[in-house]
Amino acid sequence: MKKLSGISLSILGLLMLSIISCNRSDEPTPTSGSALNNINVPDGFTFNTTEDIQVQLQIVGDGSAKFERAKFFIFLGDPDVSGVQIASGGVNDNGIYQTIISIPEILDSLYISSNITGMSLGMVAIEGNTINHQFNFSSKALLPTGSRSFDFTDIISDFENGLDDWAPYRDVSIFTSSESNTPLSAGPMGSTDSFIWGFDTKGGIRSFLAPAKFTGDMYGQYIAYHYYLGNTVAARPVQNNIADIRITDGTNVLAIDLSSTFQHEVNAGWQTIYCKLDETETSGSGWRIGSMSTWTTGSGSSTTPGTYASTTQIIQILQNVTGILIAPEYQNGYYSSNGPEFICLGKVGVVADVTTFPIIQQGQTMDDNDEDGVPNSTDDYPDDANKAYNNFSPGEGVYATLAYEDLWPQKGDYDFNDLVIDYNYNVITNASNKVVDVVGDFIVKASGAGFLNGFAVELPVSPSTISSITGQVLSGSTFTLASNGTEAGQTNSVIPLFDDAHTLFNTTGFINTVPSHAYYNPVSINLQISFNGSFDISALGTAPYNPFIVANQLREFEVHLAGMQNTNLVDLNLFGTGDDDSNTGQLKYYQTINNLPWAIHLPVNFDYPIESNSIETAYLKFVEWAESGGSQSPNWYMDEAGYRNSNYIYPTPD
Ligand SMILES: [Ca+2]
Ligand SMILES: [Ca+2]
Ligand SMILES: [Ca+2]
Ligand SMILES: [Ca+2]
Repeated sequence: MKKLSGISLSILGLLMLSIISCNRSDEPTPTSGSALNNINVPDGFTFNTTEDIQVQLQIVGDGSAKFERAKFFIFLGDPDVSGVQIASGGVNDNGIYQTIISIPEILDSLYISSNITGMSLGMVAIEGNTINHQFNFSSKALLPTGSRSFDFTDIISDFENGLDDWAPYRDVSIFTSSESNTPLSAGPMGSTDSFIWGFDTKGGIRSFLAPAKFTGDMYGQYIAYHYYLGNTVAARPVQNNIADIRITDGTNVLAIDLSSTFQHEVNAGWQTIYCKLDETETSGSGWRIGSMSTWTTGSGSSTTPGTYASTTQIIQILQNVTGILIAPEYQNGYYSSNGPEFICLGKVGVVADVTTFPIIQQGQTMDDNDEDGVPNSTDDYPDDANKAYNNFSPGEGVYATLAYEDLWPQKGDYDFNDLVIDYNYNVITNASNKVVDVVGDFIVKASGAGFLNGFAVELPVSPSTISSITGQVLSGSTFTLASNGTEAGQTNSVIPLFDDAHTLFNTTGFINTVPSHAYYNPVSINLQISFNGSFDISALGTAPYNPFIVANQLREFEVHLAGMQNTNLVDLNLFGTGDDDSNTGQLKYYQTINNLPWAIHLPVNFDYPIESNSIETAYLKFVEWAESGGSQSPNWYMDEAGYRNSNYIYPTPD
């Protein structure tokens, strides 16, 4: 209680500071600084801007498929349109990849791709709080003869992850489709053509399917025709012995398919290289598939049908090719009967200098330096057997923000800048998708506070699971650490990051919240948490986990996000005092009687208000969002027209 009165004095002091600050002639004055006190926030609304999504992707093969290398990637949006990666991992023995991710509530779909061509979905709608998809290759192989109906969602392909070292060759500008997202009933040969064409959800990826019945005598053993690029769906005559140069990511094979008797295994992930012949060899402009019968390939032309070309032979053949167009392909045929095949011309690449193109010999085993079972090409840590995959929050290379009011249990001025800290977490998983390390990349942007505030995060796992922590910046005695770097006396792992934001900047007073004051470069802190053994990612939950500030170095004063619980070391007597209306029975934590929070979490790099300007003066849709319980203007924090009054937002220097 002594400390309560002490803090009350401090509050008074800070309020006076705020008033003085407000009256500075060179700063804007809030138009309605206390407007938040009167808003009606529905009970149960905790100002969440993110939601957890359960993801399960399963590959169902027919027993002979080779999916050991299958790795899934989840992006917040189309990676071609700046979507960043959020999660990745490999499939287990049952072909299942499972994870849990936290994403902005405003998203209704995610981009899912795989290194296995043919198992990429593109943009996928979120159903409720789940994304659940089965890639049923088994049923495709058993496609009944004559059937034209087909679920096209599985054959949308994404080449970029399917081929080692391919990225430099990628050229998405080659092909742009304006076709509608509707499979056509007939292929390029017209109504007698029973190839089926498909378009992806963006209309930009084109695939086709050769039903089994058309791969018999009439068309030879293999896809008999393709079409020219450039949005012209031009048929070319049926030809046998089409030459495909193929690379598979299933077993790292590159082979030339020269033969009508080439026997495909059931295998996803074949890639086709379309060779550009010199212009006299093309009937029309653009790229076409090369037919070996018309090539002049020097000494490489005598490759025997039905055999694999050696690297030397491939190079010889390629020497007379002026360029290569690469497109992804998915082959799903039986040994003997030839199943459907899909070729995706939406994401293609060009190799201008074929001599530099990586060639992997048939039969060569995949490179796996650290022998963790994850090949180098999909191993984010190819030289560390303990680590395999990255899982970023809020996404690779981007940051989310935590913004605090520090006067709890008293209300503050709602400028949400008393501590402003950005985070990017990377949960590193091993070959079994189990958590082994967590890396927290923090950027302390502002400390618009008189208080000396510390910051910590609670993870929902026992402290004994943590082996070591590095990167903490602790100068005082606010936190008492156990030998592994977690806070002593806690049931869950509490990881103090720093105990005084001001010390980080080596200064006092408002830091980066008053435009007329000197600007301090944000302070980066890199936290590394290593665990004993490994555990399921679901046990860790999702970022931001349970972050909180310790106000003014008084350990018993914790300020959490609304709805998040205190740790063992809070003074429980503080709940229900001042403006706090926490009610553990109703699981109400850190909210006022009209449900206002002391902290907010934004899934973006948040542009926070100027000192003492209540958030709704800067963010004009904030009140609407809060009063609607999150349903109206859920993107209130974005920089949309009419959403902001930049006069009240701290102008961070470039
Ligand atoms: Ca490896
Ligand atoms: Ca590894
Ligand atoms: Ca404040
Ligand atoms: Ca402030």
